[in-house]
Formats: sequence, C-alpha cells, structure tokens
Amino acid sequence: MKKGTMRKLITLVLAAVLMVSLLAGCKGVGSGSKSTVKVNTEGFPIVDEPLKLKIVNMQTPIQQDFNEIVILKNFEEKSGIDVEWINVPQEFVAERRNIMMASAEELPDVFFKMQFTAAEVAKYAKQGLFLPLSDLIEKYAPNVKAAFQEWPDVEKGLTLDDGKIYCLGYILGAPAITTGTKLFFNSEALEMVGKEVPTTLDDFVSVLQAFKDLDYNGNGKADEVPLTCSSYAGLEPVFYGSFGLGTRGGRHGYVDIDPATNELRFIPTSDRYKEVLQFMNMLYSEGLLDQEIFTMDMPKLIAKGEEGRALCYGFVNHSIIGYEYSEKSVGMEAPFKGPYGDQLWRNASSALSGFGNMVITKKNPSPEATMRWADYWYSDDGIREYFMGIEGETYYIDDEGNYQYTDYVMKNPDGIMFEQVLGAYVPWAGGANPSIASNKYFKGGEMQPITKASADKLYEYRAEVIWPSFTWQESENDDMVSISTDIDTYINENRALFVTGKRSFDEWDDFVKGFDNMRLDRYMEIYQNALKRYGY
Ligand SMILES: [Ca+2]
Repeated sequence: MKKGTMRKLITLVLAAVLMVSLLAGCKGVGSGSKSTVKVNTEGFPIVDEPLKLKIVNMQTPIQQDFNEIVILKNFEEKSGIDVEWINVPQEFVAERRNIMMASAEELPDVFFKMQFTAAEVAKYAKQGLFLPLSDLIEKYAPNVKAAFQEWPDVEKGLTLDDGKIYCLGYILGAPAITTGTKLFFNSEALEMVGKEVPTTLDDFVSVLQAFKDLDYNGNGKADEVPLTCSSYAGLEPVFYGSFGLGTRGGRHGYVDIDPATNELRFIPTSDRYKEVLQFMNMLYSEGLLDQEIFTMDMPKLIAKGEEGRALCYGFVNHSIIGYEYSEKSVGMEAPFKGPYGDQLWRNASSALSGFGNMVITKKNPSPEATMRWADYWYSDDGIREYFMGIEGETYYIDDEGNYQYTDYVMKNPDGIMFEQVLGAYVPWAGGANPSIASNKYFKGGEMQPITKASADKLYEYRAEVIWPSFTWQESENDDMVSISTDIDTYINENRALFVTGKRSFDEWDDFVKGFDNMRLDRYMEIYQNALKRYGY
C-alpha cells in the first residue's frame, strides 16, 4: 500500500473513532473522599510533596508506551505528580475495563481514554467505585468549568440522573469536526458547465443535471456519477435542513422539535420527510443520484472518486477521493435553501464525543490533585501540548500565527507516517481524549483547508439548540434498543423502495400505519422523559 493511501486510511480511522458517541442508560449516586495530600490550588507544581498515581490508559498501535510519551513525561516534572501508566492495547479496552472493575481491589487511581459508557459510569458511581467530580471541578478545574460554559450541552450530556458528573469527556471544539457529512463538488466540472456552488435546492438540481450530460473524464462514456456518497443513510440527512427537519442536530436521527408546534416530532412519519423521499426519488429516477447508492460503501466511493467519476459526493472530508481529485473539490457554502425557505445545517452535532474518558476511582490518594492534573488538559497550554507536542520539534508557528506540524512530523525523514511520529510525543491518537480538539491545535483530516472552509460556513447555519446523545434510564434501555431496531429495519427497507420507485407514494399512509405495531408511543415517551431530565 502506498504511503499516502495508508496515511489517508489511518486519518479516516482516526476521524471515525473521533466521531464515535456512546449511548446508554444511567443512574447513580457516589461517595466522596478526603485525602491528606496537600494540594496547591493554583500554579505549578500541583503538589510539593511527591505524589504517585497509577493510571490505566488506552494505547493505539501507533503510540509509544505512555510512560515514554514526551509531553506526559514533561508534565510529571511540572506538576510534581509521578504517573505510572498502565497501557491497555486499543482492541482490549472493553475487556480489560470489565476485568479491572470486577475486582475492585485492583483498581488504578484513574482511567484515562478508557471509554466507559454512560451506563457503566452510572453503575460504578452507584457502587462507589467512581468518585463524583462536580465539587472537585468547582474547586480545582477552572478550565473544565470554562469549557462547560462554552459548551453547555457537554455539561448536560455528562450529568447523570443524580445531577452529578462522574467523568470528563472529549470536547470537539473545532466546528469542522462537528459538521458531519457534507457535499463536495468537482470545481473543474462546475467550471466546465458554467455553474457555481449551489446554495438552493433548485440550483443544486440544475448543477446535477448539467453534470449528467458532462463527459468530465473525456472517455466518451457517460460513466460520471452526478451525485454519490459512501452510503444512502449518510446522504439523506444532508437535505433534512432544506425541508425544516433535524432541528436539534445530527445525533438524533428520527426525532426533533417541530418548530410549528414546539412539540417533539417523529421525523419519518412527517409530511416533510415524505417530501425528502420524493426529492430523493426524483434525483434517482432522473439518473442524478448514483443508481448504486443503496449498495455504496467507503471503498466504492474511494474508487469512483479516484477515477474522476464522482462529480458531487458526500463525506465528512474531501481527502477521501484520492489526491488528484480531492484537491479539485469545493465544499458546500451553505445548506441548500428548500421549497419553504428552510436553510438549516442539520448535520451539526453536539461537541460532546463519547463519555467516560477520565474517571477517578475510590482508590485515588488525592482526587483534588488529580482533578487539577486533569484540568490541565483543558487549558490552552495543556491542549497545545496534548495535540501539537513540542515547539521546534513537532510544531512551529507560521507567519500567519497558525500552529503547524513540522516537516519532521509531516514529511518524516525515515518515511514514518505522521500519526506514528506524533505517537512518541502526544497521546491524542485514537480519540477518547479528556481534552478539547480546538481549531487552533487540532490538525486531523477534517481540518484540511477545503473541508474546513466548507465546515466553517455550514456551522453558521446549525440549529440554535443541539442535543447531545441521550442516556436512557435502566427501565427504558431494553425498550429503546428493541424498538429502535424495529424502526431502523422498517425505515431502511421502505425508504429504499420509495426512492427507487418500487413503492408508490400513494402508499404513504400505509407506510405511516406500519409504525403502529412498533410501540412508537413508548419510544416517544422515553424521549419525552429524556427531554425533561436534560432540561430541554
Ligand atoms: Ca465519461
């Protein structure tokens, strides 16, 4: 495999991991703990007397032993806290987590990047194994507090039933990482048909119509695809905001608030959703939408992209289609204004990614010092070190004042790919970071200029209120899982039939009636409960 391809794949994998969000049930109370360690409430070191912490961490294959990671070693000196890192290979995280929790005697002082689900955090909090952090945050974590003020949905998302927080999460602070799948156009093809990047649904359709007749790659065959994506499920929501759907962001596929009534709305049975499907059906039947859209996957998108056949494609970033054509891409400049004037960017998601990425156990000799240690990774200095490493070695500041990785990282003399070079300096690979991926210091695939330019514009059209992933209560969890499975299956089957014209829209009412057997009322009741709990 070529180095560039490998790097691209790794970037994609990292991006995917980054976007992972966990759903689960929660309930819990916890116990406090008093320690005798003297903690400085500000400045460094955090402790004057040496303090030792045992921290269990996730380690990806491209990372060093965390005991050797440069910025972590440096912080030991600065903080006065000596950490013994216990590396758990990424693929064994869930298994090792369970084993360690089953034997409370073997608990470390902290779990770091170990990705406890909300249900697990709630369970172990209730058992008193994880400490409540709310008071500690109040007294010892000014940077975490500031982050909660900037992203209130993150604080809400982390708060359990008892009103307390038991873990710190990964905050996606750069808009580009939270804008989701968007559309990219081949700028050369746009020029050839004399069109601009469309900003209304009508103009979008006329661009696709022009693409349909264009022999862009000049092989005399009509092998170009006007519009494609790595999956139909990824593509459809791109258009929700043009029809006024998805008013609470991208983490809730089927439910939002109907602005006309201010009531909870089940999207798939709404008239507006019918119009989305009719629109997709029109694209499909006119040959504007990839005829293979229901069997598309990422490798197929890469292939069509690399062959110069994907004239407009949907994905989170433009790097997916190979260097030659990806650099000719230009992203959406706004959501497409729809038939009723709606122009919302639905795919924007909550900044909270994942859940229990930093927890303090009851074994911890100084939760106070530990909270200050954790707070550092939410400070400007801490975030810079966490994501960029060491000035002059892994990064520099360019003439415009931007932070950039050095050639040693990006064009390594030994030919090592950049994430692996970084793996010796910084701990961010693999996601699940109890820190903030910020515009200034996060440089993953979503931050490449073409994608970022589009994302920054779309971000301005995001919903005013964006819900984080919700956690369900113990009594709701089973219902939610089984009802969701039925709903998913039913919708996936039927929308494919509607879009491809195998099912007539005359049968829409029958389709809607089909939900009657799926306990939709219970599904909506659980959602109502969640909204009450979260205060939405
Ligand atoms: Ca052609």
